[in-house]
Amino acid sequence: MAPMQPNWDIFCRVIDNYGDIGVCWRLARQLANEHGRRVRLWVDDLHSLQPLCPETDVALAVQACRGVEIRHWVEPVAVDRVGEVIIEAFGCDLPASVVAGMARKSPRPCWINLEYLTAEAWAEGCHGMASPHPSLPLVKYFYFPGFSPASGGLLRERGLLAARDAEMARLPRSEGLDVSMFCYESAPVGELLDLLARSPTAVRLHVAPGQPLAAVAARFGGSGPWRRGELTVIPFDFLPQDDFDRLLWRCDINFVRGEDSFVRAQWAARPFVWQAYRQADEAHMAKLRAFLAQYVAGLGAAGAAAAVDLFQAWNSGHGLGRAWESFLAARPEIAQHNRHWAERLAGHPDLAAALVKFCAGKV
Ligand code: TRH
Repeated sequence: MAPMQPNWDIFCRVIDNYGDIGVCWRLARQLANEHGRRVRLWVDDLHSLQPLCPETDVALAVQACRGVEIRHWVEPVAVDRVGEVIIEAFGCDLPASVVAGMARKSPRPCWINLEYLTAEAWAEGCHGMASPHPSLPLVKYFYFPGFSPASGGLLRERGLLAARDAEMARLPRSEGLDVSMFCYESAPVGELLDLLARSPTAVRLHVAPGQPLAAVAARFGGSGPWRRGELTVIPFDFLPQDDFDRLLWRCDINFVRGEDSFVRAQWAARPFVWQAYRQADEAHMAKLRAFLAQYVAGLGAAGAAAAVDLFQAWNSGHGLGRAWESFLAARPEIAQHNRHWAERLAGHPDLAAALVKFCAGKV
């Protein structure tokens, strides 16, 4: 049977980095592959998608990949089809021609503004809120991802945790620590490197390209790989999105950032440290505190303090040395807690399934 609302259009404007397209690409694939939707992903910068999905041909205006039709979003957009669901990712401002096409379509499409992830309480209050268009007969709904059942959920593919567990069961035992690092340039990377070099056991630090690798090069000079004391720094090339997930599954501790890698580290259920995307007026610190308040709730006092201190130190640049020591001491407790945390989150509907249901309710 054909699904309700078979045609979906997702519009993504890349602001910077990989988070906007990272979220949209995952969502598009999941809607197509798990929910049988015909999905068109409109992206204004194919060069940002290509590292996540190496099959992408940046020269093509239209191409099919992993069950998704990818369209290079170049204005003006000629409207040949208006989907039953239109997703405006992160308030990216739909093309005027598309909005006009939506107003002409009957029944009207379901218009979703997919928002950024935050654990702040106000987001739950705004989740699902309707915003009527000032002049056209259209309503836009705000859709907030989040960590509680009152939110729009988190992206989680079917079978993800089973695939993770199968991969983890195959991992050979290794001595020392594998740590991955994906962070912004403002993180106190140099200080972390010094701490890791003085570690009592071997540490293999897997460093993402771009800002993380530049921060390491700024400390050590040259282009790596580097060895300092017990530390070996292993730069890696940008990985296709699913391979990046696997790297997080393999590492003992993951430093992640932004939005999408932050969520993937939680599905990896390994100890992790999050650097929030910097916002004006330190708004990201409120985001950080809101997440920590929910996340550490099930941890004992020492584990909770260790996680809070390290997240704060990594984001503020202050107090990393002591926080790192406490985090390492609490690592077994945090590892166990993160398994429970991931299981708890996986008990809620995933974002794609919840969104399909939400949109069906707006017909
Ligand atoms: O790249 P990010 O910092 O992205 C963003 C954007 O800056 C965005 O504008 C901002 O609003 C948002 O953060 C909060 O971090 P993020 O969200 O983790 O996205 C990175 C994506 O890249 C994610 O999908 C994982 C993927 N990735 C790979 O697929 N392979 C890799 O090797 C690496 C390092 C990342």
